[in-house]
Amino acid sequence: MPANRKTITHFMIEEQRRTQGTGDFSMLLGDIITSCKVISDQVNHGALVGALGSAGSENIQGETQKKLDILSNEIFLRFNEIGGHLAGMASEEMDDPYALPEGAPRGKYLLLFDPLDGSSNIDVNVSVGTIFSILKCPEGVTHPEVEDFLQPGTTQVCAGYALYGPSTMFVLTSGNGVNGFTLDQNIGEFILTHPGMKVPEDTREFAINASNQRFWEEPIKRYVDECMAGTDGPRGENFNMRWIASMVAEIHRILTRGGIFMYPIDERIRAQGGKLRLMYEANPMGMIIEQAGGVASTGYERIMDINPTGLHQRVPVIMGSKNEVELLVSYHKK
Ligand code: AHM
Ligand code: MG
Repeated sequence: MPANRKTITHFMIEEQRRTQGTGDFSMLLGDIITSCKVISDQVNHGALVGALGSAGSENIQGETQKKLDILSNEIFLRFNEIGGHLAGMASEEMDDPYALPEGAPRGKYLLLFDPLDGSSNIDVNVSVGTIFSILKCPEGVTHPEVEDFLQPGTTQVCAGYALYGPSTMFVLTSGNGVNGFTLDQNIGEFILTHPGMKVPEDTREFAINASNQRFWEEPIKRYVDECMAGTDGPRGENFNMRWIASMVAEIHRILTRGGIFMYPIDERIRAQGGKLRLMYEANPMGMIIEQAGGVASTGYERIMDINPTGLHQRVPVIMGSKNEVELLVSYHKK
């Protein structure tokens, strides 16, 4: 390995100096990074370690849990509960906030995570990922309750994801741009490979689960119809379509070459507010996309401005290349 390559540890030390941090935040990130390396190892070994298949249980949203959903959740809890940097944790896979063990040292941050997003892809060996969001715990609170976690996305201190794909990557923002790191399996370190990631403002690629088309609202129907009409339609250009059913892989593609990701509200899921979770998916991905120059909206409002009403609240999600998202938002205003 060339000696001039920057490890994620060096990157964090530089950031800590720049922001004159105490080191608390870097140590918390260090624990999160370790959790993601352990999950990556389990996902990599898959059937060899008996990690595939269903766990035979359901989460609070009534979705069947995979063995790897539960294992990844456990890994996150165990590696982050003892550092002393957190006041509490909340996970897509747990009904209530996780109470740190009595007597465990407590810190000023709250950690929210989706331990393994896109788990329908695990058994078929398609990319999955971990998404996380870090908030400040309200002043004076040592045993946070649900209300303490219900902060709008604009208050996030940091957001990131790990992508378990052909390579394992870790993508991070703490409000000063977006940086991507690739895991060098030989040395067990993430190396800065994608500094200053930017979402191209224009795109000719969209991602949506088109099997829900008959349930969509008018603005989404119009937007997708116009893309599909290609050179014969009002856009005058041909578009490409992708759907991996793995939000992390989808957002990573958009950060790399542009695109628009949509999981809009539709008649089938109207009562539950949407498909994707505000606290574990929409807010952290929204912060990453915005920090990379993109836009993240429900179609009706900026995702990060939403005042959360529930830990497992779901919202419509439209995010990616600025000019396409803004066009689709303008269709919602008509
Ligand atoms: P999960 O957190 O239960 O894995 O669900 C979230 C995933 C996203 O990664 C993906 O964009 C979406 O669900 C796919 O949904 P669908 O199967 O309806 O296409
Ligand atoms: Mg998820």
